[in-house]
Amino acid sequence: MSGPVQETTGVAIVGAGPAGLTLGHILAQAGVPFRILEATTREHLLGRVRAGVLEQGTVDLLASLGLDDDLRRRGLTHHGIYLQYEGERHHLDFPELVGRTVTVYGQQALVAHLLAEHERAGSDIVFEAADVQVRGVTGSSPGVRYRDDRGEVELACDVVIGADGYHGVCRRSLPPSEQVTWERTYPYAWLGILAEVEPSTDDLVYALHREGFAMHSMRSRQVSRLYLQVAPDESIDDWSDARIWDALQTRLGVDGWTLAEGPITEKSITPMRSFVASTLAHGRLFLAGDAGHIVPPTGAKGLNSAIADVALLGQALLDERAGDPTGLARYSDQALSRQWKVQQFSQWMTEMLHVHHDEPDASARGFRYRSQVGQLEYVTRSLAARQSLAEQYAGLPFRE
Ligand code: RFL
Ligand code: PHB
Repeated sequence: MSGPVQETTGVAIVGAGPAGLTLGHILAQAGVPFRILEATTREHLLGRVRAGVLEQGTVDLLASLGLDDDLRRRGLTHHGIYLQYEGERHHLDFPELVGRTVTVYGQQALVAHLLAEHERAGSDIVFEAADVQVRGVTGSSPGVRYRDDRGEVELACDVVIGADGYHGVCRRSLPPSEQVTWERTYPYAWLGILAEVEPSTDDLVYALHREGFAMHSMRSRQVSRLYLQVAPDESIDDWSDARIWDALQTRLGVDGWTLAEGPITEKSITPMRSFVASTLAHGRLFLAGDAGHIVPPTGAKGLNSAIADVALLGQALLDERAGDPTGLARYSDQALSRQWKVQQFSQWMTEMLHVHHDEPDASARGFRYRSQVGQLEYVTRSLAARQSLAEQYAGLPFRE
């Protein structure tokens, strides 16, 4: 019986999400050999609807790699956000506050473009790579073992990148003695829909309503993306289209404005979690994106954090090849230093905008809601507070 197929590459990237695909492009453009191993199919990858807001730093990185033509054609430049509470909507003007904008462009479109460009360049991507195992990263012969349609494969490499998301295997391959994880789950989830209807707003609306949070985002001039706070154990089957629109009308409603409805083409419920691993490095294994940290989506930071990580990691890998290993040695600390600021911002936005229905004591529940309104009044009225929110929402620098 013959053993596993033996192959070699430079960088083995586990996961073809935004982190893995973008890192692949950074390496491809520098002529570094790599292979991306993705557990699912191409179709599954292209079917996932997720994040929607790109920070300027993300857009700039994609532009520097020549990966922004579709983004420039279809991305929508947004000049701020609306914060809504007690039936009133307040605009935060980002160019006026911090001289920056954000771009609304779906993760689904981004992944499709990154993948198409890899395919055009003939990149080495394996779909349906099964039972990926990280091997030997603390020794002299790192590698990855997996199964594809040829059977077992032993892929030797210089470095393994865990870009395999929160549920991936790479983070779990670290011995527990080498890593602590910090996590909190929130007592609510987001029900998200895509609807074929022109957005009823120019900029995104984040609304605190007594019944719960609601949000109006978009994907194009013809497609709206909307979210509702629901209980974490809620079943999507209990949410008919009519019930969804009803709740959105109630929570997003303000005098003199109408939310246009249209056919719902996708609906799903996402739990909300904050999670950070204490290290993103273990020997020759480096974690990037959701594999190392997760935020609740209220600050629009998940995708942007994944790109921030690979901007740093990509440069560090190229520097190491050119003889300077310091960037790689510093990668985990640098990425986590930025990430903790992103974590606190995402947690702050989340707790300011969601109703804590789980609070058993009615008086404490009322106290909490009213202090959230107080906080929103402060944020919308104080220039310093508006600037602080805008600075963080538009994106902290990738490198300090
Ligand atoms: P991804 O996108 O999760 O990609 C990881 C890839 O790794 C693959 N994989 C494996 N491959 C090989 N072997 C294994 N053992 C593997 N295990 C997993 C997976 O199939 C996948 O293709 O991580 P990445 O690249 O770090 O990108 C991060 C972003 O995707 C993520 O931060 C955001 O999408 C988070 N997020 C949202 N962020 C926002 O800012 N706004 C949103 O509205 C928003 N909605 C969401 C989201 C994340 C969701 N997840 C993870 C369930 C909605 C959902 C449903
Ligand atoms: C989205 O458009 O999907 C979106 C936008 C902003 C967020 C979260 C999700 O904070």
